[in-house]
Amino acid sequence: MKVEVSRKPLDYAVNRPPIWCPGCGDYGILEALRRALAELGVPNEEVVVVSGIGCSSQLPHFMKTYGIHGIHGRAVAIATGVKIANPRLKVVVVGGDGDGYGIGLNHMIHAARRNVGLTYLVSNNQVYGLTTGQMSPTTLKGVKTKTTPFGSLDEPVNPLALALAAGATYVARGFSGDVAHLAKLIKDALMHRGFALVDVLSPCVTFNRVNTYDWFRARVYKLEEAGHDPGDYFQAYRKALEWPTLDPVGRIPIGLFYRNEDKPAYEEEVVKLLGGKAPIEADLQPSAEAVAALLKG
Ligand SMILES: Cc1ncc(C[n+]2csc(CCOP(=O)(O)OP(=O)(O)O)c2C)c(N)n1
Ligand code: SF4
Repeated sequence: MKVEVSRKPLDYAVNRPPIWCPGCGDYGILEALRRALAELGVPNEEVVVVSGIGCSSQLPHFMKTYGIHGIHGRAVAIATGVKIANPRLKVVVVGGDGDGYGIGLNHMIHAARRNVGLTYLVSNNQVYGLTTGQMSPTTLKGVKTKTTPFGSLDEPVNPLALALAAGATYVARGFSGDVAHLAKLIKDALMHRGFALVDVLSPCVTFNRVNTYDWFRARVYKLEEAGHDPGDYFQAYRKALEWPTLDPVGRIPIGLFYRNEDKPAYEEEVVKLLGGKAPIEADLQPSAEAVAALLKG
């Protein structure tokens, strides 16, 4: 008989406090992830949290789950391997906007088009935090940082529009200043079939003095309270363009932009190819005859 065990957010905590600056948005993401896992009752040993490099990428150290603190920009690639090898695992990817939308952006696009079953949480603080305040791909035009002392000349990356264009089947934006709302988005992302991006507006209180909690609170509004239909791809795309592409200082939609459960996840296709077995269960060693036939052409 299977015994159901109810879980609490602290069941996913380790005996070691996070080392982020007091007030950092990453605390909100950590709490929301723990709450989402607890509400779903996911066993600790069935969760793998994979990160890159950055302040936010330290998150796996504070989770009592499996974890990989990887290399800068490559978290999605590592996580793709984990998920395909063992599709039963909940694979969560965490990292900053520099990690995910700069050096690692290509991996997000390819994971989205393949519909790999990952829950990707991007701590979007619009700056490089760990390396002390350089411009990032989501820094708004005109904002002064250590590397843009006269104001950034670049248009910011629009991660939600990019993810939608790439074929992502769950696209959402949360705010680390609203943990309950963010936890719900993460919970739904964890249940989603395929690739899920949750971009999180997550203030860096030390190096970004422009995009603060107050700045966001004055601008965010919830899509679910504005009559948005997350089943409508084109409506989702128009909403994704609202900020930062069309109006970088105006209102910012948060919530679920788009969800499509009809497309098979990549790992499902792999299992089908292997006759119903996951790669960790299948015998992937080709016979000598099969190798010889392959070489012969
Ligand atoms: C290949 C490589 N390039 C550059 C760095 C230096 N580096 C470490 S973290 C980082 C960016 C951190 O910003 P972000 O990814 O946005 O995360 P945050 O610290 O803001 O959470 C950079 C450029 C590195 N570690 N490896
Ligand atoms: S430097 Fe910024 S991102 Fe890094 S821990 Fe401090 S507040 Fe958070």
